[in-house]
Amino acid sequence: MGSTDDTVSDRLARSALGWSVATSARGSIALLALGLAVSWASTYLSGGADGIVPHLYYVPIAFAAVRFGPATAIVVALLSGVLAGPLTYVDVGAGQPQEVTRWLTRAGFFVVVGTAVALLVRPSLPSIADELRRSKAERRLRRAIADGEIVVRYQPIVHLRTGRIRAVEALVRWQHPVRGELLPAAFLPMAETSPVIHELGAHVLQTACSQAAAWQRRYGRAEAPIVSVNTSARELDDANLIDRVARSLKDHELDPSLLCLEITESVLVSDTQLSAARLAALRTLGVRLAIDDFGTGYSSLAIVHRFPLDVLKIDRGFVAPIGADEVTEGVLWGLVVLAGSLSLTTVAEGVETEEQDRVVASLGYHLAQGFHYAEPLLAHEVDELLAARTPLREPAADQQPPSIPRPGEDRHQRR
Ligand code: G
Ligand code: MN
Repeated sequence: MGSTDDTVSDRLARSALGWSVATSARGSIALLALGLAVSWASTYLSGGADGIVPHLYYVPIAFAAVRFGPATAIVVALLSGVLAGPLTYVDVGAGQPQEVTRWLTRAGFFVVVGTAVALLVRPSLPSIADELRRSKAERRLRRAIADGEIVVRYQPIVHLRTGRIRAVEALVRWQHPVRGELLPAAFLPMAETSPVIHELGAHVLQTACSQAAAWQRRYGRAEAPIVSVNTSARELDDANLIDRVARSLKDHELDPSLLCLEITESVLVSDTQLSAARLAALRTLGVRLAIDDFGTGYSSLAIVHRFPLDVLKIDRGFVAPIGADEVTEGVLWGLVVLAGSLSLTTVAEGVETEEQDRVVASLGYHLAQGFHYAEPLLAHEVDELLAARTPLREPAADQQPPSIPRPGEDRHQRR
């Protein structure tokens, strides 16, 4: 029992507050009217304004204070003052009216208490309402996981030389029964601040590993696509992550080299020491590690050097301006050189056009991902492409020499 002691009152307060916050303005006004009517009737029926019963008016006053704030609390307090004053006999049986000073004093108390409650509760109200909304969304998300509404799509990552699918990125979606399929942006920000992120992360990891293992069984270790899973800052912060990954690999008998964990650059920058230790531990499991959205996190090249990485995913921000400005290709090329010097596999993200595809291929990128090749697909759709060995781009004839500036060449000469 001990551990639930504190949660009973907690839960009571929360549900009362939750209920008051969740009631619509119209419903709240109806409740206020009802509260006043009940208070008046009870006072009347109990014989008059002399007893303890007029204290009932504090209920609608406090509710008005919590739900609407000081102004409404004062209005309700004044109404209560009048209802419990000139409109209530001191002795109903004798039909005797109250003394003015008595009911004015009581009305004064109503106003002071109503205002005080409103002012006390006001500052914390938005945060409580926020928390209540969040915990509701959290419960909803937890249920969605349990009910199988959280699905994983897989976006092909194409080998630029062969045009074949070399890897897939696991991307979580919520197939919401009412709102349709939701992108992570619609529900992840809320989850990031709550423990449910761990359940969501674990679910995605489990699903992705199970799918990766199915492909491994079907196509063999060498041909099966690598499955890449996004790892949030919160998950990397969690010491259990390593155990969780190890367990997933073991449970599904998945070859570790078929699993890649993507970590965004900004995470590495924010806590370099811890991240380096975590990544090293993950690396000993044999999984691959990728830096996601590289180039957006303001990391220095020295930082990249310090992590045990396998893959550099170049942010789509560098790919989008291809063809529109001249510096872009130079930067993309510089990134390839950097990655090459660290023996990293390069992935160009967000390839949407033929031209972008051509440029990143000619710059020597190993892999590319983007709507130009495929959108995030359902597992069975990827499976059809794999089974048919469908190339998602023309295989490169023979590697053309890259049409890129050499170090030292002044890029202004190219104009
Ligand atoms: O940050 P990360 O690289 O993990 O983001 C992957 C997201 O990028 C997915 O939600 C995916 O739908 C989206 N995405 C994939 N390919 C493209 C593309 O070619 N263009 C754009 N704008 N977004 C893409
Ligand atoms: Mn990613």
